[in-house]
Amino acid sequence: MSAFPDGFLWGAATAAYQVEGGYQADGKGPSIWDEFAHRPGATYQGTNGDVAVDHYHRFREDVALMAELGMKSYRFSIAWPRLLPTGRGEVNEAGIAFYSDLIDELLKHQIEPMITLYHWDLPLALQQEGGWEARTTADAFVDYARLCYQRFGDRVKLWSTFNETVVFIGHGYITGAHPPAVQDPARAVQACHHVFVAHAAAVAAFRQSGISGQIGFVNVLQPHTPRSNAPEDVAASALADGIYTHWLYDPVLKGEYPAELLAKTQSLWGVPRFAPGDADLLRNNICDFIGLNFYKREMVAANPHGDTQLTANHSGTRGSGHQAGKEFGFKGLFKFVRNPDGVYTDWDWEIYPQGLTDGILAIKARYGDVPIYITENGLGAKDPIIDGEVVDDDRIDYLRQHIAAIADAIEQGADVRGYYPWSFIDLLSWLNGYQKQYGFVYVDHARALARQRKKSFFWYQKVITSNGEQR
Ligand code: BGP
Repeated sequence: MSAFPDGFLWGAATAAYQVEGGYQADGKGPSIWDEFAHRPGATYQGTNGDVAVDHYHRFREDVALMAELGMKSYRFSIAWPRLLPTGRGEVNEAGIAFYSDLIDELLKHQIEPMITLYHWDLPLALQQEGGWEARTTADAFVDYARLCYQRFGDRVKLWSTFNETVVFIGHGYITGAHPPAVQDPARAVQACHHVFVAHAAAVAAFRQSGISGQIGFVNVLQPHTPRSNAPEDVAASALADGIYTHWLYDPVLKGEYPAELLAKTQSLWGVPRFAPGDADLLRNNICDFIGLNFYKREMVAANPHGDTQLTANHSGTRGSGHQAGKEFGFKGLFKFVRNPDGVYTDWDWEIYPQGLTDGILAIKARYGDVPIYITENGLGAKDPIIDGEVVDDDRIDYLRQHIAAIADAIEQGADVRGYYPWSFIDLLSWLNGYQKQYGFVYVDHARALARQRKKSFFWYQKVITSNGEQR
């Protein structure tokens, strides 16, 4: 018998900026990514999502492929500036029509839509008013969320507010690798607080709207392992858990920040600053489920000596990233180091499926029986093409091991309800261009973005029809 319950949602995921293209089509306004990716040197070889894989114009063809793959659910995001070109105010009906048609097309094929409201493409006009550092952005987000509930809530049951706060806030305000390219941890903490406020208020609005569905939050699930049993490494790893996990999960699943860390950041930098009512807002609006995006684990060591800049591998040349011996860390807190026994991808991400089982069970232990969806998981690789066929055996191996890891967690009592590999189709990787492929469907950029099924497409088809037994 399959470990996976009946009705388990076998899906796949994408995000608007990475697939849609049509960046100025039919009244869409600019987002911070439209602006950032056009800055010289900001992204890998100047790649951007102007055209992406043109899903905006080819969504019917793409949904037909999803149906052929057998997907039960599709996780996609809405581009806020497509609906509200300046972030608030007048609605762009053409943008509404695009998502409305996409939803209808999915439902026609019995594919359950799962909407992400925010996958990083903030309307540029709101950034110009302060972005997530301004509380007014949280207010605008709630109005935008309400608009989505009104227009799509009759057909969509699964919603999440934000995707991966650690990435868009961490890179946006600490490393500076994402827009708005700030490098200031105190500003990061305050911006992050406004995201939690926006989330909680959008959950409240969802419940008021009367939609018969569920609303959740999507976080990176990144397990940390101390490099040694030395007490300083163990403490550094626990601190990394506190910052990368508890800080980001507690506010949405417990309605409060972890007390010890909160006291530390407030005494160090005076943030997060709470407005009257914030504490109650968080406490009263715990979300219905948690989405986990799992790619890798980090090995952690104490870091008494100094800050080390993030050396990211964006080329896919193994050994050029921080996990390859060039360490990334914060003085006095912790650093990420290479695991000498680890198996790494060409982008220096450690492949560690056991971390998915352990991570799911750690979430269950800390937050109780919250429903879980694995909202992203996948292998970024330059896929080999042999005699015209995309032979992505490494991806099949990666996914197979991670599906087994989820089955283990379910057998140990976790309530996992769906699995959305990243990604349905090859798409733009934010900082790695189009060469870092994740999809079941290959896109040939030399042949007018023609779609082609990969070997993994046919493999995943069997996984789905056997409810995870045949893999
Ligand atoms: C997650 C994002 C996705 C996707 C994925 C792969 O952080 O939610 O949008 O990009 O990571 O990352 P990358 O494209 O950097 O390989």
